[in-house]
Amino acid sequence: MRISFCCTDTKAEPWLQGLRAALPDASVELWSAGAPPADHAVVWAPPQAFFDEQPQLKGVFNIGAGVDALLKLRLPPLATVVRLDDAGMSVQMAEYVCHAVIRHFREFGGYEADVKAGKWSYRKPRARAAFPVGVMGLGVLGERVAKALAQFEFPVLGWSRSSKAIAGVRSFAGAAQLADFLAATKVLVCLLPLTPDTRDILRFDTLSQLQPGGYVINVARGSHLVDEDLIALIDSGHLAGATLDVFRTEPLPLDHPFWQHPKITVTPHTSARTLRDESIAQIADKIMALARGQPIAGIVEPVRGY
Ligand code: NDP
Ligand code: OXD
Repeated sequence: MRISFCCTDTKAEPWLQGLRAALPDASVELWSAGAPPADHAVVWAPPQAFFDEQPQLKGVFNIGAGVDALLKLRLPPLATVVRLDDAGMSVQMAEYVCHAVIRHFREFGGYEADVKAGKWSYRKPRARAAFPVGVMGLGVLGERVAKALAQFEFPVLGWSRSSKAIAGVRSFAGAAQLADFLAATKVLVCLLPLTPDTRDILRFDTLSQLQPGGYVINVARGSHLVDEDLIALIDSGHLAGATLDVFRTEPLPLDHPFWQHPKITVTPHTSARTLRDESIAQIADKIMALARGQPIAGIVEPVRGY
């Protein structure tokens, strides 16, 4: 079996070594133009030329959970596209989102500023019941995040395409229930895949439906959010602020207003990193399962976009 590795912005050698160790009977090579045809590909942001040369691929394994960039390409017609299915990302996402929610709810940013100014001061405790957290997207990552938030006794709501039964999470489903979900939410967490249906979903008319003093945490993709609408709603006082990990252009351009906005916290697309060892183990297991004709999790449906 031949496996081609084609990942931009990724140090290839440790991945190649790991894949070779996990799949000793396979030939695993770094792709270069004109390379012989492979059976499977392990990719992140590959160029179109890669797929144009590899029309016979059976499996395309994305080393991330989001496949929005991959699905923009012309893919081999018979290839099964597979995304990372957790692989150590959900616990990181739960840490990041709980940290952002709690930092906002407990006003730790204000305490940090006070302490820097040599001020010993208390803020009035806030009622947890007044901070319902709504998670958009209750998939592999969103479900883990929603359950983690529920452990801190926040009221937790979730919105997805199909309705869910998750203990401690009030489920809303589909476009018909979006307005009810938003109206019941104060802290909004976006963990949707980027698809034609979800692009720009965090915009003026949706964000203005959040409860007054709302807060936005976007850890999915930058193109879910209309940047200027968020800033307008924060500056008007309807929203209290935002924590953003993903941006329309990455790295976030230095002149972007998000960098300096006092009520916006930015991080460099780091909320849930791809973990190499976990990912290699998952991909190798799935390649072997496919070879045995067994079903695997994490298969992308290109038509629905995730
Ligand atoms: P999943 O595919 O497991 O979950 C997607 C969820 O979104 C599902 O619950 C799905 O509903 C819901 N959904 C999809 N489309 C719609 C829609 N139109 N309306 C309502 N709900 C919708 O994805 P993951 O949880 O694994 O990952 C989510 C995203 O997180 C990724 O696509 C990626 O963009 C981002 N990500 C960001 C990272 C970072 O470091 N910032 C790291 C990893 C991922 P249903 O369950 O009904 O199908
Ligand atoms: C992913 C990401 O999609 O890191 O996995 O954003």
